[in-house]
Amino acid sequence: SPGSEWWRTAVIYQIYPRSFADASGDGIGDLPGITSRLDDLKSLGVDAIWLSPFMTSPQKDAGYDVADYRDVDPLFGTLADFDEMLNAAHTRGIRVIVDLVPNHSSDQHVWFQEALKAAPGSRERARYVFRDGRGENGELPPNNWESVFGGGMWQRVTEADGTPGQWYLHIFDASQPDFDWTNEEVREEFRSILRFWLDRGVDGFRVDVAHGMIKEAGLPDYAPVADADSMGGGEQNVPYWGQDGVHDIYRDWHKVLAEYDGDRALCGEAWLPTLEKTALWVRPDEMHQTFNFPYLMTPWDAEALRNVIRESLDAFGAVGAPSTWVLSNHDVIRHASRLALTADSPQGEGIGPKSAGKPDPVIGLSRGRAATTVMLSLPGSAYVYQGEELGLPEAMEIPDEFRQDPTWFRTNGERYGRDGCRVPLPWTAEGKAFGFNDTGASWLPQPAEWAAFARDVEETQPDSTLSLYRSLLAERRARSLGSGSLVWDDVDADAVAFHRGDLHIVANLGAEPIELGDDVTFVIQSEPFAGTALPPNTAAWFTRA
Ligand code: TEU
Repeated sequence: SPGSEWWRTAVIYQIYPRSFADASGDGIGDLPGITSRLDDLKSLGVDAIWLSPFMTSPQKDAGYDVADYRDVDPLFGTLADFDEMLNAAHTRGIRVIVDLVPNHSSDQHVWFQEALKAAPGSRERARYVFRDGRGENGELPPNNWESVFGGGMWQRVTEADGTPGQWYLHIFDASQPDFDWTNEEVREEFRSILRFWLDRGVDGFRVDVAHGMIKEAGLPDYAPVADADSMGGGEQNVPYWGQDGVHDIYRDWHKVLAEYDGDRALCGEAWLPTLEKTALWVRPDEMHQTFNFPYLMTPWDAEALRNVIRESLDAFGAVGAPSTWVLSNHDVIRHASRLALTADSPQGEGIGPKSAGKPDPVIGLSRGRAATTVMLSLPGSAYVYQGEELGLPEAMEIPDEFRQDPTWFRTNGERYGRDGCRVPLPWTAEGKAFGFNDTGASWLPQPAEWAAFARDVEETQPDSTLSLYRSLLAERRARSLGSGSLVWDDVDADAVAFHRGDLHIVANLGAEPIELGDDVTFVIQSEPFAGTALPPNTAAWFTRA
């Protein structure tokens, strides 16, 4: 049945469970913590929540290394806690999407443990990507691919592991061996895992590394071809990203979801070089949504932002899918910091204490609020990452001994990794660990200045970032901004300007104020200003008399 297609317009709030709310007090957030805070999400006004992984895991990559896809890690609670959270969310009219990690498992998964012990060529090894090495004694890795987290993409099996000699492939950490998705047994297992969670009542899945599941046949060496037109100057024709074979898998899963009701959805995490490629993920019989990373990667530049919005609406529209919009997640620098980075600072990953080009926090927060004011006016579905509704900046001074991102370890501290966007949330200015729990434990230290960002403080301030998000979400809902189209307005070279019915949206990405005219009535300002000239780094929704 067709269902309501709620995902076409939904605002989906990403929960990073280990940093959201900690009911047990062990310093790591958990499912009962989420249940206890659902009313806060209801009052914020989101339609759905997406939970980063909470399945059984040794936590080498914060749960993106799953050892058992059908259970909850004791750190986060139990399956009963999950069911309770799901029911409590549904009771409040909030849908629940869970993270599925199908590209790789943990090395502690029973299949991988069996594979290590089994012989080359065995059924057990065929579930992963084992190959003989190159060189006289196979002492060199099978090809030249490099892990996303740094270092090589192959790990050799040792005597201590099992049957030594062969190498296995891992796009990410060595503790995250890649499945072989050309193997029907792997496909059947994941159909069954999908049904396990669908039967419990989840509304859909965010599919991790959806672009990496199929590798180019023969696993050829990678010879990079730079493509200036693509996202972040990225590369095309990478032999492990965006291979055509992934589409069969999505079509297969689309059918599994359709066995239920029309309201279950798949959202692909696909880092692809262009919007045209990205849109192929959401053809009518494939995924329902995919993240719009070109949008996330867009710098603070009016022309670039106008272009990416236009191209997104065109590319997704051409396949009949909603565009999605996202500014922050658990892998990138929080946008209240990222948007104030200078050209010479690192754009993709965590900002370390030694990094050059540290962002100005005041400018960053203004731009972050303005960027959100634009994002939440756009047609389609938007993602909000926990903490951005408080205007949290990236945590920049995490002491080395606390860092946990495998990137940090695999590059010997050369890349700081993603811990700076994963720090536990401040709920109360006064409480221990800012109310994250009542013991004061916290798996990453919270910056002292976060007291000013605590939810209970922002609750009482009409001009806080939290109040802005609430207003934006309420108006978005009242005006049905999730559906429909937009009409561009020519206001200023440094402006992003369009209208949706009688509602005008303008953002000022330049250095000078932009006069809007004396007939404006403001509906929302990204931060308070007097008069009718839009200051630099702000945005507004308004009507005209
Ligand atoms: O991320 C996939 C991915 O490609 C990212 O690693 C991205 O390239 C990088 O973070 C940009 O800085 C997903 C998850 O979101 C991430 O948390 C996991 O570590 C990764 O998969 C492995 O499961």
